[in-house]
Formats: sequence, structure tokens, C-alpha cells
Amino acid sequence: MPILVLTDADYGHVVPLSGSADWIVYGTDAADAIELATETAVTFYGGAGTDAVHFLGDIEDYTIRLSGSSALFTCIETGQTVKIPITSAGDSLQFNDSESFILKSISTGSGTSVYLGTQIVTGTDASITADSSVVVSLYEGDITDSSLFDASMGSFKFIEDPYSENNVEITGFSSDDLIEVSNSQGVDYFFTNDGADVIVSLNINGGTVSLIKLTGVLEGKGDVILDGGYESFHDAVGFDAFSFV
Ligand SMILES: [Ca+2]
Ligand SMILES: [Ca+2]
Repeated sequence: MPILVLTDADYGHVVPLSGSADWIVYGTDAADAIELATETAVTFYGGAGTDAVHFLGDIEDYTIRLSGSSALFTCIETGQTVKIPITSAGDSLQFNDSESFILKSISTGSGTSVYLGTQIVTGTDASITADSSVVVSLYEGDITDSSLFDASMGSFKFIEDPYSENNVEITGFSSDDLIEVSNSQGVDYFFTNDGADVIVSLNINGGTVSLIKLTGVLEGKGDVILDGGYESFHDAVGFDAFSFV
């Protein structure tokens, strides 16, 4: 089993791997980049940094599942596997016919899930159906400790868990972004606004557990006064800002 140890001299270069060998590749603390032929099997310990893995096959050439704390990709035609340990910082994966997806683990108050782009990875082999939005947990700190996210630099899917306290402000939220509320059964978020800023709050048992401020999201939408329900916010903003699952 050949072993390849990347060094700082590889920084800025894409290291191609091909042939039917079963490689073990160790990355550096910086951002490493490798390119994989479909006939090549690799276990890639990328180390720190957002490492980039470019599969030379198309999305439909592979399946994905969890294997321990790694993601395991199987090339359907060749049967070769690519194993990538999962980190919370994430690595960037790309197929021949795709944009880049971030592979990472995301924690909310209810647990930790592994995502490839927007797709949750499970222990069962599955087709890759991800879209390339960046998934971010809004589970940060607590109700007294606010966090700031900037959604202007790409397409984001924010995961909101009603059963973990948070207090977040999101700037630049627009129609390519979404807040997905997990475990949303039986909870009612309250939507109010202060000019173009929208405040989304959730109270459980008389206490506020979630505060989400969408700064400037109603900019240019005219004079709006939200009535508290999601429908009024949806009508005012003009796109699906929330999904409740
Ligand atoms: Ca690395
Ligand atoms: Ca955005």
C-alpha cells in the first residue's frame, strides 16, 4: 500500500493520483489539494486546513456513506473507494461536473451530523444529491452571547435547532440563503420587524430560547409591519427564507 506524505513544497499545487494502487496520503497543516482518477483508491488524512479533493469522475459515478468517522466514496464502475476523515472545519470536494461541496460535521444542541454540501451523510450508501450551499449551525453560544454571520458571500443553509439556545445576527441574508428549522414540530417562531431588520424569536415555557436577527433583509421591500406569523414575513421578503422540517 503506497504512502504519500505531502510537504510544504506541494503547497499551491494539485497532486494527481492515478493507477489502481490503494494510496494512503497524509496532508500538511495547510490547504492541500489532490486529484483522483476513478480507478484509484485513497485514504486521505488531510491534516489541518481546508483541503481540496477533486474527483475526476462525475457525481453519478460515486456513492457516499459514513464509515466510522470518515466519509467513504465508492466509484460505482471500478469499485474503488476514497476515504476522507471528517472534521468540523471541513474539506472541499469537487467532481468533474460539480461545483465544490464542503464535507464537514455540524453540531446543534441535538447532536452532530455529517454534511456533504446540503446532503446529510448516513451509514447507508447513497447517491450524491448535494447542492453546494454552505451549511452552518446557528447553535452558537447562548441567549446572552450573540454571534454574527455574514451570508452575503455565497449561498448558505443555516440549521436552527429550537431546543438549543442561541442569539444570532445574520447580515446579507438574501434569496440564495435558507434557515432550516429542525425538530420544528409544535414550536412557533414569532416574526417582527424594526424597519428593514427582522427579529425572529422563539419562546418555550415562557422563556426566550432563540433570537435570530436578519439585518436589512427587508431593505427595498417598502413599508412593512409584520404581524408575527411566518406568512407575513414570507409575503414581505418574497422568497422561502425558512423551511420547517
Ligand atoms: Ca491539510
Ligand atoms: Ca447569500
